[in-house]
Amino acid sequence: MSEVNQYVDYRREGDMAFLSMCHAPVNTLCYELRCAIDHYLSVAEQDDNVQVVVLRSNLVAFSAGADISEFGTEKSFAEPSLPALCDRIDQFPKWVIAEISTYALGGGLELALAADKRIATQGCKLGLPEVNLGILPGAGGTQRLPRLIASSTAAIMMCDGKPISAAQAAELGLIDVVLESAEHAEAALLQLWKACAGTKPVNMFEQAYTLEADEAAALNAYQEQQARRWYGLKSPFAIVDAVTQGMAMPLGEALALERTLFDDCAASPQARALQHAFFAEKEALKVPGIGRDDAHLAIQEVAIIGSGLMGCGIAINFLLAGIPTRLLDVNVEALEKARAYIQKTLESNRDKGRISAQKYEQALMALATACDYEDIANADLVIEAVFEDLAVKQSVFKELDRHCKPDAILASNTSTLDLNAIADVCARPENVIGLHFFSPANIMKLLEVVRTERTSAPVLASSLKLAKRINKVAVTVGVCYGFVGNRMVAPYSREAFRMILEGARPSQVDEALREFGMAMGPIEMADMAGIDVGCMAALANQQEWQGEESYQALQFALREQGRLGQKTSAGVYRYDDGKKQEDPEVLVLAKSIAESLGIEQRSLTKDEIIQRCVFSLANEGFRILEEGIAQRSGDIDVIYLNGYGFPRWRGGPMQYADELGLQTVLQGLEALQKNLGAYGERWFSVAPLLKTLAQTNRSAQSFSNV
Ligand code: T1G
Repeated sequence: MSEVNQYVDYRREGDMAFLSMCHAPVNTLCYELRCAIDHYLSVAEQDDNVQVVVLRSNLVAFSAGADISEFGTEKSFAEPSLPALCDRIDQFPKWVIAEISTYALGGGLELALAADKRIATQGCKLGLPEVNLGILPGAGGTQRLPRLIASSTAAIMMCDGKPISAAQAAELGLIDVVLESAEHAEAALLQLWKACAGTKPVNMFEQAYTLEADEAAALNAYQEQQARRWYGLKSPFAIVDAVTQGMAMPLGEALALERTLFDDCAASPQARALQHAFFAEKEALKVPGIGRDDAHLAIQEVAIIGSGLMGCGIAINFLLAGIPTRLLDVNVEALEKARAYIQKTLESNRDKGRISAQKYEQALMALATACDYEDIANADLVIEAVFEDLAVKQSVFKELDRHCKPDAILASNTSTLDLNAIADVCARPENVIGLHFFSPANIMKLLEVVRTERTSAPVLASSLKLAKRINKVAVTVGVCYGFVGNRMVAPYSREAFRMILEGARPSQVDEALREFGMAMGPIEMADMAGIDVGCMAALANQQEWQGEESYQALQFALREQGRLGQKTSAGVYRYDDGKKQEDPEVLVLAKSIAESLGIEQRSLTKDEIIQRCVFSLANEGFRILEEGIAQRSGDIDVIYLNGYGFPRWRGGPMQYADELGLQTVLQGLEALQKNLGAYGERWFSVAPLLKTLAQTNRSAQSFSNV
């Protein structure tokens, strides 16, 4: 079978030629598929029997667009390029109809846009998500879409990067016919063809357009609204430029403009970072030695131990996934409070249109409570979310061991503790796993799946499968204090508080990191999480900082004063009527602590603040990689993008280090080690793996424990 047949199945029926793409799993428009489409377009063009060409898929979906893994390689630009293929379809002498199933994304939708007509099955998704990859549609989408639907709607659709439904697309004029199901395609095609048989109409795309005043106004208003969301990004601005400038040009010129803007974005660090994030999230699901077949433990009933804020947030995930969930707590009042909190949260989701009224009812129906361990004996999965104390958690696991059915998965939501020590108290340690949710657990996407030395493959695989069901981004990590996320945040936060002792103002530190792109500054984060929580975590890990007096000195002093953060309306900042204010008293406190520790106060630059925090983060990341606690640097990035508000357009702390160049990071850390005296010696010793990779000109991504 010649190569092209592997990518496209071609058949002619009467005067219709069907080009069915079949490049599994999602018809990415790689070089070989483009060649096959191009080849069969020629076959159809030369066959006088053919009057109309139907471009469709033999797989579940029409196409996921250009092959992202080809970007930057020769194949990505090799002819027929995707823009050239779309131009060919646009100028094809015979009618071309695109038959879209399941989804047409990116270059896949651009192929369909170049066709004369489009039909799509109900429930289908159509979108140009390139902005999520730091680029813009580069095969005519920025010009053909606004020429087909209202230009501001087109621009907003591309800047949002979210797909629309077939019904919405039909309303906008993007889709000509919506099919009840794929079975109706042939009939609809014949009817559509009959309706438009004959000479192809003038190509309406060719001409230039004037952007109507109201369209331009709508676009400006939208752009203003998005300022914060677009912070650090390049491609949404390029999309608006492509639409507003391109619409006033004939198509040929407009496509050239699109190409220029595309190449500029594609060469940017943002694009590299966002594409890294795309693949890193896919890779994170793959754990060596764990196959899809291992995931055979069915999870139809869940129990959560502990009805605090975390327990409730965790429960909501399962209720929204339609999984019956029983909340267990010895305290009946606490259970009633928890039920009220969960109901209120679900109501607000319903009222904000995030869930339907029906889903709201179903979720509430799926909630049950219990005070006795016997009541959760049939649960397939039990997640313990009680007070962060080893002895307390071990006593809960002894109870679970006694009451739960033999193949139940016993999980802990601990965020720092030694899970092996928890598994030790169980007669079935292979069933023990860590499922570390992030607060608020019903909102944060990240789930650290912590594998102990004895966690079995079915328990791990079933937990990873479950994570997808509750819409979480799961990353598998090993056991150490704080696992990956919290272990790395310790040096990041250490530097932030140390620099306040050295003379920086709390707002100065937070502003620097927010300018870097963090969703929240480290000091604000400490106040939100609770100063006492930070102190407890530090005390539980005292051996790490024993003898270094400045470590958490300010937090301990604040705790002494009962300044525990937002929850006491005062932490590092004051919160008058919820409004955050810098508090001169804290600056005085920091100054006196600095004097008592012989720390000379000075002015710090924004660059130093950012470098000390972010380089400490990455340095700890390299330690975690060399210890095998994380499998790949991409896993660490996925954790920081989905759990710690690290800017996605920087790709995560490890991708950021790679983008800067590990040599630069190494030199930066060594300079800090030297310039900060004994403190520098203590805290800025470079992770051996970082040194090795930098000295051998390799990247973090090139290292893997897989
Ligand atoms: N390129 C390369 N690989 C892709 C891919 C793509 N566009 N889309 C999916 N894959 C891989 C994915 O990594 C996984 O691999 C497998 O396919 C199945 O995917 C000129 C330049 C389509 C909704 O942004 O959103 O067109 O892990 O596990 O959950 O304007 O994948 O099995 O090895 O995700 O059902 C624009 C990206 C490209 C769509 C399917 N397109 N993909 O989700 O399966 S840029 C996109 C997705 C472009 C032009 C520009 C999702 C999906 P593996 P999956 P899924």
